[in-house]
Amino acid sequence: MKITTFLLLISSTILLSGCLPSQTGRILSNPVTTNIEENSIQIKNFAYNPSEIKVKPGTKITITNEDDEAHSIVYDSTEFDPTFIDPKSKTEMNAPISPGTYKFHCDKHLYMTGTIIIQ
Ligand SMILES: [Cu+2]
Repeated sequence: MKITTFLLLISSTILLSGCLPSQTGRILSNPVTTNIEENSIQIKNFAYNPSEIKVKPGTKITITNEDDEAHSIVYDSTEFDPTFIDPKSKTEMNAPISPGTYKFHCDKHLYMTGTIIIQ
């Protein structure tokens, strides 16, 4: 009886340790992907992607326009300057410095909408 219990313990320990490295690898690889996309907005097929981003005050946001048409980021509240992005190009803009929720749209395509959350 005792030998059987001992053998079970050893085999389960080996199984567990065999599983751990692959799980750790998956957990470690996730934050890298998230960080790259966090401060950027891609415009493709007349849509902002992501349509909502959360950034810290004053963060530099990279905007990439993949479309063949010019787009813009115009805040619904007019206190901020709009940002225009030429077709197939990339530009940068600074996020507002006061915490809050800022809705924006494209001046040429009013159905294109997005939100920047400063926190
Ligand atoms: Cu547009």
